[in-house]
Amino acid sequence: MNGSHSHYLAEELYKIGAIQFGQFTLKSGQMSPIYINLRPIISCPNLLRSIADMLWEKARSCQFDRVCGVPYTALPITTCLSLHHDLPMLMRRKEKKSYGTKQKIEGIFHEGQRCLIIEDVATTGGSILETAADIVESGLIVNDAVVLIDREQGGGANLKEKKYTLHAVCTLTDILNALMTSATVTKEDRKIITQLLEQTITHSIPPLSPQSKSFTERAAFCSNPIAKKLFALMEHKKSNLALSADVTSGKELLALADKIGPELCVLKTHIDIIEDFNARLVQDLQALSEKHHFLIFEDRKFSDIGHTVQQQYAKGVYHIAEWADMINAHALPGPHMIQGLSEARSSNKQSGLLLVAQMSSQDNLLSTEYTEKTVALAKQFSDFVMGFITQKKLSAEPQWIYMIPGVHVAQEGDHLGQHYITPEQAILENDCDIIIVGRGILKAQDPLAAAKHYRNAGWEAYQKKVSL
Ligand code: 5BU
Repeated sequence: MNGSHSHYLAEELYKIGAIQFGQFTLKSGQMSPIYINLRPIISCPNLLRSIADMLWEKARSCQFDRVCGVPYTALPITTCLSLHHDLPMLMRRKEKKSYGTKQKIEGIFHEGQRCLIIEDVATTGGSILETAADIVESGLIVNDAVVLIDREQGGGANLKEKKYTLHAVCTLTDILNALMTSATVTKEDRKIITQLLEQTITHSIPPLSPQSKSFTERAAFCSNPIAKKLFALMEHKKSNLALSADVTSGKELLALADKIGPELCVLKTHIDIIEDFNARLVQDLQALSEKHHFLIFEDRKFSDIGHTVQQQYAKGVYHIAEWADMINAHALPGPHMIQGLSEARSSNKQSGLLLVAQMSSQDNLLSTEYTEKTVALAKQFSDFVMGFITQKKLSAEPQWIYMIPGVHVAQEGDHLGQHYITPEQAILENDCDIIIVGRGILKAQDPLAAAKHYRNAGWEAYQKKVSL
């Protein structure tokens, strides 16, 4: 949907209390942190008119002869649509009529005419299906339903089973994402929204296959040679631990790589925080990567136009393309940036790209839609993109490698918004492959012992997953 629509809608609905956050008991007796009731819109003519316009944008491409709102909230909305666009309306009686004609659908219509259904909020689609059943029983044809907010709880799929198409102006995720950027939302509500968004992402991810494939099996699906190499290396070395070697001296970096290297599948650098960088440093680091069998991942997070990232990758002081096995980039600038990086690869060196699909920092701006688009983008460059920096597994396709930062066994976060989970949560619950650990190891009293601990925890979780 149009982003300005979701912002306007989210803001207005929140303002009038049509969307509320807290603890609510639903009709079913279940507790819910969100309550959506669009009835107050009938007292806000401007908003009602705008909502009808948004629905019309979706409805106009459907073929129909009549419109019918699902009782009750959609009735005034449908009336508004009908008046604005000269659409003959029908009305479904919710209560059975025990006298007169006993007809369920009121209004003038003929058998075989097509009726479009309008609804305010779709959850499982149950109310739409009930309305559709009465309309069809009265001799009309139903092909489409248009809804303002799709709560993404199976409505679309349930309608599809009956061969109806659900068109949604926006999803609940759109609304929640829009509310996250709204200044009117209270701090408490923002917390609840963050949690809800995290759950939504989990729901949109394909469920774990009954038995997860092993790294060796998945290597066969990779087009990128570094992805294949990494899968093989992990299985051989029995490590899915990446060290985030966030130190500022070259000497310290090399000492760490030598000491912790035997525990790692990947050593991640932020080369631009090194204060005494010189070309020799990366040569020595490469030698250690060969000695201890780990790959070097430069966490550069490219994010610019294709022409600029080419130079940032291959030129400057660091000549990253010459020594990094893996790099990463934000998907934000789109396909031409990936094209640019791909073209700037060194002819002497194989390399792979990871796209940042989700972040561990609290209140980050990466929406579910952004994450999904990032996955779609990766598919366009499957010979170069090897996977994602993410918080959760994102696709059922076995070739992608999921690396998860924000892992710590003892802390929940830092004062700058870093949010931590444990290795078990990262690998088993969130179904990622490689844990990226920085301060959990670097700040430990005995970094080597800590690295061994994370390595065991990560590997045991992986083994448990593939044997499930
Ligand atoms: P920590 O010390 O374990 O918190 O370090 C985490 C590292 O991972 C650090 O180098 C970050 O730049 C990096 N990181 C992250 O923490 N969260 C993210 O979402 C991304 C990268 Br993307």
